Amino acid sequence: MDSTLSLPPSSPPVYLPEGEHRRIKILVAGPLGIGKTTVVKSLSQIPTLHTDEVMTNAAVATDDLSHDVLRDKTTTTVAIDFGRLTLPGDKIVLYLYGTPGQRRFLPLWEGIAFGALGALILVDTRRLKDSWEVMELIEERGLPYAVAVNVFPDSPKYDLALIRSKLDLAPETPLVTCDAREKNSGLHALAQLTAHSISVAGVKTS
Ligand SMILES: Nc1nc2c(ncn2[C@@H]2O[C@H](COP(=O)(O)OP(=O)(O)OP(=O)(O)O)[C@@H](O)[C@H]2O)c(=O)[nH]1
Ligand SMILES: [Mg+2]
Repeated sequence: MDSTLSLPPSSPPVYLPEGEHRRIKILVAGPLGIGKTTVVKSLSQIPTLHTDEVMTNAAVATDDLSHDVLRDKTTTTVAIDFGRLTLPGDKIVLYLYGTPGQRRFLPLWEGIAFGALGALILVDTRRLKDSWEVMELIEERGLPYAVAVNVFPDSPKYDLALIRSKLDLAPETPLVTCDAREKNSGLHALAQLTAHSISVAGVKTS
C-alpha cells in the first residue's frame, strides 16, 4: 500500500464508493488524553459519534490524572468514538472505533474490540509507559497494531529507532509520527496499519 497517500481537500466522500470494497474495523487506542478522539474526528469522512463527558470530582479517586499533561483535561470519552474513512483507491473502507482511555472502562473493551482487524495505538514521548497497558491488551487479543507517536508541542523529539526499542516493538510493527489534529498525518499512520493488518490477517482486497 502507498504510504504517501493524501486526501483531496475538496468535499470528502460521505457516501460509500460504488463497487466492491472491503470494510475493516480499526481500533484507535491509547491512554487517557493521548488524542484518540481527536484522531477519529480529524480522519472521519462522515459526521463522527462521540461519547465525551465532563470530568467531575467524583472521578478523582479512580482516574489517574497525576501527569502534568492531563492537568487541563475537562472531558473524557466514556464509551466510544466512531467514524468512517474510505482509503484512496476506494477499495478499503475503515470503520474507526476510538476506545475509552480510563482503566475503569476496561470491561467495555471486549465489545468494542470484537471483529477488529487491527489497532492504531497512540503514544506520547512524554509518557511512553502509559501506553504499555493498552499495548498488552491489544497483544493479548492477537491483533496487529501500528504505533503512532502523537507529537505535542512540548513532547521530546526522539529518534524513531529509540522509541521502537523503548516500546520493544517487533521489527514489522509500523511506527510513525503524527499530529492527531492533522488529517493527512493520521492517514499515513492508518495506511501503514491497514497494510500491516491485511498482510497479517491474509485478507484479500481485490
Ligand atoms: N498539540 C496537540 N494537541 C493535541 C493533539 N492531539 C490531541 N490534542 C489535544 O489533546 C487533548 C486530548 O485529546 P483527546 O482526543 O480528547 O484525547 P483522548 O485520548 O480521546 O482522551 P480520553 O478519551 O479522555 O482518553 C485535546 O485537548 C486535544 O485537542 C496533537 O497532536 N497536538
Ligand atoms: Mg477520547
